[in-house]
Amino acid sequence: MTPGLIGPTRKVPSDIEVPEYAVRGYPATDSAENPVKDAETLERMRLAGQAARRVLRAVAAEVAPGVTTDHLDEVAHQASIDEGGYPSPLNYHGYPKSLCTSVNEVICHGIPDSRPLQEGDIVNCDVTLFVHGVHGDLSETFLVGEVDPVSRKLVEVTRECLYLGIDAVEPGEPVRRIGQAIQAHAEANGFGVVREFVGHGIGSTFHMPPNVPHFDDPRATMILEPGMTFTIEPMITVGNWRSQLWDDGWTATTVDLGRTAQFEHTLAVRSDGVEILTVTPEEPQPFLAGHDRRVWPSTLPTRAGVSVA
Ligand code: EYL
Ligand code: CO
Ligand code: CO
Repeated sequence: MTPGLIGPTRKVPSDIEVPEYAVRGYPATDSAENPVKDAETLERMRLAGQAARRVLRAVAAEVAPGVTTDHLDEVAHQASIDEGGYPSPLNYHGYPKSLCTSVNEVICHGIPDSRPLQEGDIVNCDVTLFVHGVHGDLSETFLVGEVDPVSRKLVEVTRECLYLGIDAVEPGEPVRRIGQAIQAHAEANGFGVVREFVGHGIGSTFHMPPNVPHFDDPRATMILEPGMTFTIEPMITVGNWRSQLWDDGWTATTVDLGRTAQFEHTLAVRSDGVEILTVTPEEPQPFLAGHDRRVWPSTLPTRAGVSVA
């Protein structure tokens, strides 16, 4: 992958409520949000998570060979506004776009640009939406047309890593269990786990404690409690898990340029399990008491395979 051209900054209508960093570009350092949310905040986080899922569904429906990642950004931007929300990445630490699009060896934070997707690519699309005063953050990796068997296996195992990580969430247990489950599955399949980027607490703040490492990290000692909300977003590699940055200061790739995939949900710990906040009500909630833990939400449908002239 080489950088393409980055288009102009997109505008958000003035009647959309924006997060506190949106104007200055940097979050306030004095935010002391409680990692445990009350029932009213959890309800707003459900609404934000569901809306973010619909935005990602709109993006997924456009994924196909010949489509530029800038077009996916335009779709995410407009769908976010149509939900009455603000696309959280926009101007977060000065980030220039509304979506992250990470292709092939790009681990995360790829900037949408003029490069058309090519048959055989894999692309992670990462949506975060700020609406009802809180953020909902999720991503999936999509296949662009026919993709080689190793990349297909990578995407499948990464998706399994996310759901095995979610299944490891239990109140009274440390955050560390999540990374233990993910690392065991990735390495059993011969893949690596990125260490540098981790899941995060989320609420009215985009990123806050706890850190949620996707590998077995003894520092992840926080005890999970009902009402905590955070993301799990494993980045799994075919080769070496070490990362480096492009000169743009945002785009992280593998050092060996091997392919990498990522899936993400925003979650809430409950006394009866863990709720996925970034699915719509008709989708399964496998990790709540009494549900079938083998039936996971589906990957969102794309137009991949349909050639764009
Ligand atoms: C912007 C800020 C360096 C995102 C996530 C967009 C990128 C590089 C500084 C984490 C960190 C999304 O949680 C995230 N995705 O799931 N930064 C993010 N940016 C950005
Ligand atoms: Co994300
Ligand atoms: Co995230």
